[in-house]
Amino acid sequence: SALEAAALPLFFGWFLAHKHALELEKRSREFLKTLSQLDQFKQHISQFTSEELGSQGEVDLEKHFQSRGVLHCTTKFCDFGKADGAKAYAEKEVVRESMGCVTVLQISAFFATPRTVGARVALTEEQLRLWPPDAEKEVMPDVDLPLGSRAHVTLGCAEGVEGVQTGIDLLEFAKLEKEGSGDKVQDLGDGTLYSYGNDMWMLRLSRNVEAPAMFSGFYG
Ligand code: 2AM
Repeated sequence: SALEAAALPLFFGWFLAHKHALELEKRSREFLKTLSQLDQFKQHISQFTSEELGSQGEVDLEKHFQSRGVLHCTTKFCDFGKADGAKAYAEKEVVRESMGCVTVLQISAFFATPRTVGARVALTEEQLRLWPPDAEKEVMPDVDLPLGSRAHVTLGCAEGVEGVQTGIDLLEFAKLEKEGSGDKVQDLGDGTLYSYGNDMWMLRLSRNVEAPAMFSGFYG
């Protein structure tokens, strides 16, 4: 019915508490700043952006990426009911029961590609109950990746790039990890920086950033 359709949100997900969203944005800015000052990054900067460089050969990555609204980790994109499986997801008991519940998201890494910057979320068993079983297969049908491999918080997208890209980029990292590629670049104090072919960078944190977040629907 029209009423049912209207009740389906744009997406379901966990929404970060304001204070923790600010903290994560700060950590993300620090990550981008460190990355932009790194020699190895600067050497391959043309693979990342064609923007004008500063006197030290650096680029302002903060300007390269634009933020996209309130920080969250999408579980199910529903497109107001138009997306596959939207209704079935919304009707799941665990989804109904979890509405308004607060949980702590474990942020285990930051990553950046020419398209997106994001935070990887390591979902707990409990949180995985809200994760759509086909989320990874939908993007990478031929790769066997653990459930939740796509879980992330989008921190910014380059001009003209759509939000959905961040999760796709993260799955590309996961695929490369599975294949055993990725080079350790250096320790950065709060974690270790890895490069995956010069235009994909990931900082694996030595300690997770913990971000309390509330499960809810977003209606736009
Ligand atoms: P994001 O989760 O990477 O930020 C509204 O567009 C939200 O739904 C955004 O948060 C966006 O990406 C996410 N989104 C958009 N299209 C999507 C899709 N096809 N699959 C999964 N998530 C999507």
